[in-house]
Amino acid sequence: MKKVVPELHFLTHPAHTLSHSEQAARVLAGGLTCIQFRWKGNPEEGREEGKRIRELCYQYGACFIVNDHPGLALELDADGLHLGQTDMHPAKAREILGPDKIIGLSTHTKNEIMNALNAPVDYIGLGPVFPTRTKETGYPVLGREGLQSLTAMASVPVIAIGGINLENLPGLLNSGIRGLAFTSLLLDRESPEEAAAELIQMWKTNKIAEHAKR
Ligand code: TZP
Ligand code: MG
Repeated sequence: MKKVVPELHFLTHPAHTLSHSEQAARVLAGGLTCIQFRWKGNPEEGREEGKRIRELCYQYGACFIVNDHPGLALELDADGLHLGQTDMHPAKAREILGPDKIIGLSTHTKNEIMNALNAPVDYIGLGPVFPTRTKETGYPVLGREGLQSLTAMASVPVIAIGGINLENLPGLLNSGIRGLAFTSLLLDRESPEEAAAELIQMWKTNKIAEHAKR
């Protein structure tokens, strides 16, 4: 089965006034088609919220990715799993989830990318591209140039992450990335629906412009 890695990923925020499923509902209503459930508590406690998001993603025909927890991904029949450098090794997760699920891995350096290319991953997250308040990554920001040079080394799709907003996004196009991942761009606005719609519009417009230049 051909696995398609979505282009625009929304990552739920574990500490927000809206619950994970409320956040998902708002950005799905705005047209986004990929939700990553970033549950940072124990997986049993995340099950009910996970089920709600699973259901919403079915309704909208959106991709549902679970962060950190392979067991929860399996139980909720997620489309994919996203792992960090300190989570379970992707090879082990692949054994649990089988060949058809999308597996993504967060990377931040050349070395991590090289290791990822030897692992059974379908995409890598790469960042932080810009300063972000959402997560203390412990890694320096890559900037546009760092993103481009590291992306050139990757033979799997790259999803750029960290501090990306509507102002700096156009500068990241043409850097070789497949897509982008966001939290605050959508949650910092009063209307996540509007933010999602604007983001999609900008992404599509720029992609069409890039294509026209070829
Ligand atoms: N890792 C680096 S930034 C981030 C993760 C999981 C969350 C998204 O960041 P932002 O800046 O809110 O889009
Ligand atoms: Mg993790």
